[in-house]
Amino acid sequence: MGLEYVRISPGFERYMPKDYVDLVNYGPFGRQVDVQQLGQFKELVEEHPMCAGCFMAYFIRIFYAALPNPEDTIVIGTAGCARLALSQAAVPFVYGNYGDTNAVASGLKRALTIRFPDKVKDVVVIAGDGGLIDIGFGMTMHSWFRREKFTTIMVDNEVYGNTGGQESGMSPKGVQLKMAPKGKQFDKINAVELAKVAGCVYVAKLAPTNPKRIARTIRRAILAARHFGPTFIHAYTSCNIEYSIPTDKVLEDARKREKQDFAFYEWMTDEVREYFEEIEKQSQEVKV
Ligand SMILES: Cc1ncc(C[n+]2csc(CCOP(=O)(O)OP(=O)(O)O)c2C)c(N)n1
Ligand code: SF4
Repeated sequence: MGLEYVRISPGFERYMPKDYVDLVNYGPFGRQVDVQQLGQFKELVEEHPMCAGCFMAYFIRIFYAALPNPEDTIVIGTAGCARLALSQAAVPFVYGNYGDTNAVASGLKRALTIRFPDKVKDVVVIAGDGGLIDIGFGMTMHSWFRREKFTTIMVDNEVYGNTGGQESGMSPKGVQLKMAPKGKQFDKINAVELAKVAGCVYVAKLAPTNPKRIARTIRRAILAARHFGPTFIHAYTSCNIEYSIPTDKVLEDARKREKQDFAFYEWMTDEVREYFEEIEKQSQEVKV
């Protein structure tokens, strides 16, 4: 944690990978970067094979810049589009079997707590709507019922994007997709309310229109999970391919959805609220 922890011992700089050296000297290792300065510092993820203009990829870029403690964070992902970028980042990544992410994260977080009792290790799951709310539903719920202390971020593109366009429980009612030509027959699942009922201590919903607010939400979710219990972010991250959104219209689409059903929403327990009030008074740790 902190610069001392990641600083390279004198004389070793020339033997370390260039990317690591740059992350210490010009990136987020050991310091908090400002997401509004994206492109002006060395980033944790720089290249990935996600589709050009994909808003999920943009959200993931902000996610890495927002991490409060990237040197001690482990990201869990699974099959689905997000892992294409998550697996390219300079943060340890565990590929959970599809549907199992939250069980893997539960075990990992517990093991890290035993193995490193004096250190903070943040565990974050990032997976699609199919992975978390359809096929992984049971694992997701049970990690919340059991009050496991890690953050779950659902990158909701309202479709199974990586396998070519099957409908998910998060697809809006009535929508027609390549592999769901009859149209979705039931409503989009209310993941936010499920998270609250199941025991999450911090829950947020957003469309990626405001990088500063996304970063603040991610930090808050991670800090609340560190101290209190499970946290959940439901992020709308459109799929240009399956929803035929032209690349130059993704922001416009996100703004439209923000007005419709993805208005920024944040909920937390009283205990978590008091904690944020206290630390925000003392420092800028969760403010951007
Ligand atoms: C156990 C298992 N079942 C099914 C699959 C096939 N599979 C891979 S990705 C995927 C859908 C991904 O959809 P989602 O989780 O919504 O993520 P997206 O690709 O849309 O980001 C499926 C069904 C798999 N890899 N493993
Ligand atoms: S298929 Fe959709 S969600 Fe997946 S990388 Fe392409 S645009 Fe993004």
